[in-house]
Amino acid sequence: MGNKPSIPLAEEEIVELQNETGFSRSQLKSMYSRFLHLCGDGKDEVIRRSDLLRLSDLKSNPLGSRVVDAFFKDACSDDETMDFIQFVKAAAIFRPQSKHTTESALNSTENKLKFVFEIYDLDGNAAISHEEMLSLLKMMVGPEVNDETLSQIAERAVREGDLDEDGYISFSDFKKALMRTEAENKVSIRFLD
Ligand SMILES: [Ca+2]
Ligand SMILES: [Ca+2]
Repeated sequence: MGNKPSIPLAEEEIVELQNETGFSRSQLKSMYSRFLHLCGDGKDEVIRRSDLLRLSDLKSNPLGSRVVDAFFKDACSDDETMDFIQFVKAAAIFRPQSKHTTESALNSTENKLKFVFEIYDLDGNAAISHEEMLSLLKMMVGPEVNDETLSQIAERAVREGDLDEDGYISFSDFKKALMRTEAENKVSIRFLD
């Protein structure tokens, strides 16, 4: 059991973090314990890519390393380490939304979609190409399905998502395509009722 370690931040910083992320104080405390656990034995309290890649959930996920890349990309602009504040802000993207969620909130639909887009955009040039879609499919299905079939699936996926028909899925294409899907799902549910 034992007491949870207290967060090594000034009171104002904690309040600011609560306001910015929407996490409660007790959630932040739990996250700090989790953070320390992830930090491993390093003397400095930071998480590295390799610390997250060791997590079993991510290890068994074929896109695990892409998820970690996107998580780091959102949290830190240049370096390879994440401190507690950056960790909490990155985690805030995954908070469920409520009807009070604003467009500027960290867990806005825009930020959630951006996170998924970054997983797909392997070279980070803000566009998903046919080659990237193919590499992703290969990561997901493994070698059982032949390349030609995968290439056709990739081509169709890019064509369907590429709303402005320039050959790539930009973030704006991606957003519109996913929102359209979501709207379709809502209509289908209503229809089933
Ligand atoms: Ca790209
Ligand atoms: Ca496009």
